[in-house]
Amino acid sequence: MVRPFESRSVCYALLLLSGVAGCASHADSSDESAAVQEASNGNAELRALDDCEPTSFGALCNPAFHGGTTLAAFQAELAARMSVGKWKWSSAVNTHPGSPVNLVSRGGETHTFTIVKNFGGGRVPALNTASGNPVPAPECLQPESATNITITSGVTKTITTGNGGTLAPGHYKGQCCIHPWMRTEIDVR
Ligand SMILES: [Cu+2]
Repeated sequence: MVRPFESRSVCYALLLLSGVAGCASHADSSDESAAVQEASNGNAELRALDDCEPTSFGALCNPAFHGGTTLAAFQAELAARMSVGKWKWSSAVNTHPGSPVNLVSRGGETHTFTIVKNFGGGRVPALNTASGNPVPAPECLQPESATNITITSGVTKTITTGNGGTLAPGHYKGQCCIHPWMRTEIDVR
């Protein structure tokens, strides 16, 4: 479920950072596959991390989040390094077929976890350009699905694995389609 505030945040992210109009399709992509379930405890965990400072990030950042990186500092680091170190996934994840992976937001911004064939850019042209990923990964341009999952601040979502699950045994690349340098991998075997 995407609450109105979160939908607006994504729109503001797109508008503020890229000037892209027409957020409606993204904001409306609230349908979740039955395979994306509410969290349960004890699963392998993949954490989306950021450090947004709510006052300077405004609607992009959960006002209750205690991040310390101002929007100006974020933009300066991005310009200097083509990435921002505190915007990252916790680690790669190994799991066994049948054992789910929890996607856990530990940040204040909205992220996506999107399975891609090849890492690439995302949905925000300005961030694609600034991070040196001018060509979007095609999976990032698709609607919300079991393998293209929006993760708003504070939420946990679960990816199932194994027979009948979202991820069959194999090796997967996952990235954030808002911050394209946020990349990780999941191994199911
Ligand atoms: Cu992100």
